[in-house]
Amino acid sequence: MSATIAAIDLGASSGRVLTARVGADRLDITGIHRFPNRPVRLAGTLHWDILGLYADVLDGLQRVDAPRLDSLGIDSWAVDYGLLDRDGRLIGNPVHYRDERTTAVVEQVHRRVSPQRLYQVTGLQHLPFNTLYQLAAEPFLAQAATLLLIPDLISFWLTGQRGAEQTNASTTGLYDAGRGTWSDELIEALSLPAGIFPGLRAPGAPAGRLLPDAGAFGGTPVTAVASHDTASAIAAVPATGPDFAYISCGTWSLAGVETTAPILTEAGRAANFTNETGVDGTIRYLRNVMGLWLLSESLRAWKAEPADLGALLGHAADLPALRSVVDPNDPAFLPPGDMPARIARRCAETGQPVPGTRAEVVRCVMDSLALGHRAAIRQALALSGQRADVVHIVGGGAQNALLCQLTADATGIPVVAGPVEATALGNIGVQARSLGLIPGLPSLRSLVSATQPLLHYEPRGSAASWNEAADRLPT
Ligand code: LFR
Repeated sequence: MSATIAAIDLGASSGRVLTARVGADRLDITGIHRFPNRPVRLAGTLHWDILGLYADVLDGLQRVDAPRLDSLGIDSWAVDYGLLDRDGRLIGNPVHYRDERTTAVVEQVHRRVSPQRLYQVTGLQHLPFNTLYQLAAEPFLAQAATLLLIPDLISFWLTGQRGAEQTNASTTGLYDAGRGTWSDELIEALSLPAGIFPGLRAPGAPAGRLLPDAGAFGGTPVTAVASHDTASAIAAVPATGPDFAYISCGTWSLAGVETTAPILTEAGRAANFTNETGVDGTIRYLRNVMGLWLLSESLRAWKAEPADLGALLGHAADLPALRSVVDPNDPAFLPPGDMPARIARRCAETGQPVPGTRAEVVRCVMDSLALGHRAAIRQALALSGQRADVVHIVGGGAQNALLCQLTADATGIPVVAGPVEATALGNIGVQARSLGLIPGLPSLRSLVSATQPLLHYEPRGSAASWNEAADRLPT
């Protein structure tokens, strides 16, 4: 028995509609339609082009080459949302998490609820863009009847049905990780209108059917997948044993381990570790590392073509290692802007050689990201008491051989890289389980391991140079 399943996967820099044929021992990608995701700055605010993305989704569905779809699921980046009025109309335009509107309100929120209490309830790392801070800066809250996170918003437009998928709800800072419900305590303490938060849906639950105006596949069942892209990506990690760490590497590097229960210690909070909800009650105990954003934003500053990247990485690989490093998680790198200039400034401030050529900047970014991966993986293992005999790198970063090798070198743990489309495959895997084609998470992971191309990187060199480089960064 097999089925044709589609995933709509929206990432911060590109989206895709991907289809696959899935059965107990097959997982074949049969089509991918990709489209860029370009944020729009308008009147001083950075927005998502949400209607453009919706049009691209419809376009992607139009191009699906299959007589019928058995199921469709939607995932995207986390934390961002759209507001609907009482008649279901979009109010305003969803704001990008890299917009700086929350800078002024973080303290205000913490005066109402302490960071310690927020962590006890939600287990969430502090990121200045978490939904609770965005809502504190939201001008349209009073008019809003419903808040829908981005995948739930796209799902609403495709089906007419509203809901809040659980894995993504767990990134809002308003979700009680212990109880698995919206947190009445936090919603009340922050004077948010409780009625705007829709009922929760577990990954794998039905989420309506495609409306006729969604095109040829009207009537197709929509399944609530793990709609937080990182939750889907980690569901598709091709782990074959229990002792693994992972890095979902794309715009962000999400680096950590999987646990069976939240870890809500003060040490974990101090190290800014998060407990995000995954599939089947799993928890992603991880930290956000700034990721390939540092690279893509540098390429944008140089007006470089995507085709230039291969040559630049090749030159960077030939340069001496660890000449200059920066803390990839420096908040100065978060907003859009001139990345090479910001990196140069930090190198100068820490008394290191300032990268002069583009290849030197790329080398600095790769070394710095590997250092960030090392710190996050080491701390995840120490704080969780777990072991890892492999680091799985999934997502677009799995194609970056230099970064994969440096991550193996820096962590001292072998890296298995792939699949590149882990997020879409995790999205599809949860649907396949709902269709009864695969029994659960371990079998999904074995299926991915058996069917998708993977590359192996063994650690080289000694830990000493990485220790020395880490010491150059401010603690
Ligand atoms: C990755 C991701 C991260 C989240 C960030 C912002 O795409 O979903 O998990 O922290 O984007 O939403």
